[in-house]
Amino acid sequence: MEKIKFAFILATGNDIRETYFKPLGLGYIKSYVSPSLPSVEIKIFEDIEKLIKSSPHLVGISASTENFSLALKYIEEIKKRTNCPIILGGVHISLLPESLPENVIGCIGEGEETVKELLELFLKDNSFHENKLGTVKGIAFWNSKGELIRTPIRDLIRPLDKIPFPDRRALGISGYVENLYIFTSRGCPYKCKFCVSRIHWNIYREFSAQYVISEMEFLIKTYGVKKITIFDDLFIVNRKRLREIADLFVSKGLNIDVFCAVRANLVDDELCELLKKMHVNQVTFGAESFSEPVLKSLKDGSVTVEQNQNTINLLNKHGISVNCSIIFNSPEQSRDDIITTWKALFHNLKDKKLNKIGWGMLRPYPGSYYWDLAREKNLVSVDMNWDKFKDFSNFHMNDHLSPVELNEVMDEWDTKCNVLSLTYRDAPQVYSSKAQIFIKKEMLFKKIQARADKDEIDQYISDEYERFLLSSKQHKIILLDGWYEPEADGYCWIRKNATFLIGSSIIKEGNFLNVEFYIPDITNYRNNSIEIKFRIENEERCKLIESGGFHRLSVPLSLFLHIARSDYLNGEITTSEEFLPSALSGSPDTRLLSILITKFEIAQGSPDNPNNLIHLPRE
Ligand code: B12
Ligand code: SF4
Repeated sequence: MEKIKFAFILATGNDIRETYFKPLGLGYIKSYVSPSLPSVEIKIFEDIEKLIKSSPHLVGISASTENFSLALKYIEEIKKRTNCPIILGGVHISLLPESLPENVIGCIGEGEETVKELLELFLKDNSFHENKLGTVKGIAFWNSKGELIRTPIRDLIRPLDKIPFPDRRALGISGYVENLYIFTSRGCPYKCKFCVSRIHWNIYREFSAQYVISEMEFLIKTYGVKKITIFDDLFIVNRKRLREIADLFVSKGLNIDVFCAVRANLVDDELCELLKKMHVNQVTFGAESFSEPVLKSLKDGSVTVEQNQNTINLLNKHGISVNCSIIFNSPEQSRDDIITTWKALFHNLKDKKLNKIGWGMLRPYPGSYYWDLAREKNLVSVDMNWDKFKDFSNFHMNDHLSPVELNEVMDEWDTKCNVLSLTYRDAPQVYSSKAQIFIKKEMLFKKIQARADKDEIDQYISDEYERFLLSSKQHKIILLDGWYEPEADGYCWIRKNATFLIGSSIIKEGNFLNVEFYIPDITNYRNNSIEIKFRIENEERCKLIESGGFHRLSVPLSLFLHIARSDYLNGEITTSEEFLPSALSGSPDTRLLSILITKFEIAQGSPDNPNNLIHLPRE
């Protein structure tokens, strides 16, 4: 008998191809359902064309709010070209069933049991009848009268250990992978106003310590992982289980690095010791704000600024490197609140207590407190264009600052904090394009420098900027975004969209920028196309010399001169499509790797005379 083909797709488009970030929901569903329903073949696709061509009997789509527009496009296409029923699951539809399209079944919340029951129904009837659907818990659908039917909430799976490890292979994760992530729990007992975890998962549940360690061992054995990230909403909440996990980690002699997130009100000496025991040398935490009233509001009064700072201090004391994330642009934040937070970050960065800061602008996700607020302000609706979620400026809800004022204060402080990353090699980083800082924001520096009433930080920044300008005259090339650490053989991978800056002191008549790079496996390009481009192009000199997998590019640096508006010039190397070098396939980074750089040099005299090459070290 022909198997029932159930085709899943993650509506993540092209933006999330990294193995490391693949959401695991569909993998859990497959591993839970498949053993009891051998007559169903579940496949997970990344490409909608391939999915449709596989002639499935049923389709399942997973989407978050950010990607919901894409899910809707997939649905339209599937409806146009097939007759198969569509099931839509994931966090968005779970929190906003009203946005469910017609003739689609929405899976609300946890999917494993619901999918199993739906499949059993489908196997019996070969289709879904409205009256029978009504008996399946945890779903939503529009009935023939045009009413949205929501069936009773489904009981959550307990204990969570009943769910096998997610089928990562079905998600396309294979071969050697350096870094993978796991979940050790579902949900979170807290209720931060901007987060939907509590509503999505309802009650906090955990996998047992034994299960967690077995999954780690499985990943080590199967993929050779060296690092495991625990991606839970809140891993550290149960101290008793954490002790068990740490003890097992030690007794099993696991030799991997572990990353996880912490919460400031739960960090103390014992916690740090337990983390160290399980090889956690770096953590991240949602500091969210260093302004007391804002933090109180965002985190529902469960954390104080003092706890944020103590967390940073304690983790530093125990030699654990700290990343933190901040939320800006919540309605209650005044200019002073924003500056208070940036100042606290600045001092922590300066004292090298923070490794990285990730900051985001608040977006009102369905199910969160801010969704209701945005709805009152007519900024969101159930039939809105969900692509708006890709840009925070669509949701300006700040009561104190206009969008222009907000941008101004953010620009200045982001730049100030970034100076710290640029002026010291081992300085902490703030996530944002460093190339922008010195090119687009130079004006801002000049503004800060020219200020008559400079405060302590303005003065510090002005001095550092001067110092940086001076030292980078000696710098030859500053490599910015998109570079990976050089391999043991000295070769460097660059990924899509690498940017570099060239110090003006080397831009001389007769000097050439020479790049030699190797494209590992041309047959693995998607679309067989690669595009190397320099923003300043010259048709004669700036072209590719192709020989096997090796390419060389030579650009006279004098070309850069005539458009020089500042001391710094930038170029870009982009590939039009990502590809997978076969030798490395399976490594977590391969999906974004573009080119293996074998040389990146300034040549003096003639680009064709290798004896003239001056090697410029990577800065
Ligand atoms: C991995 C992850 C990412 C990855 C990949 C994201 C992606 N879009 O693919 C990265 C790191 C890139 C990322 C980025 C972001 N993320 Co994220 N991320 C997660 C995370 C930690 C895990 C997802 C996961 O694997 N969950 C575990 C599985 C078991 O749960 P699940 O996916 O919900 O699946 C279950 C059910 O929903 C259901 N189900 C799911 N799919 C389907 C499909 C069918 C057919 C059926 C029947 C059932 C079903 O069954 C599953 C098993 O029970 C979640 C938090 C979380 N704990 O879920 C946040 C989360 C999904 N992210 C969130 C957010 C806000 C973001 C960002 C916007 C953050 C930012 N400001 O930049 C970006 C957006 C990027 C983007 N374009 O999507 C929010 C989503 C809110 C929303 N309404 O969409 C979440 C829920 C975090 C939170 N608590 O607020 N994220
Ligand atoms: S932000 Fe973190 S701590 Fe707060 S509710 Fe969400 S998962 Fe829990």
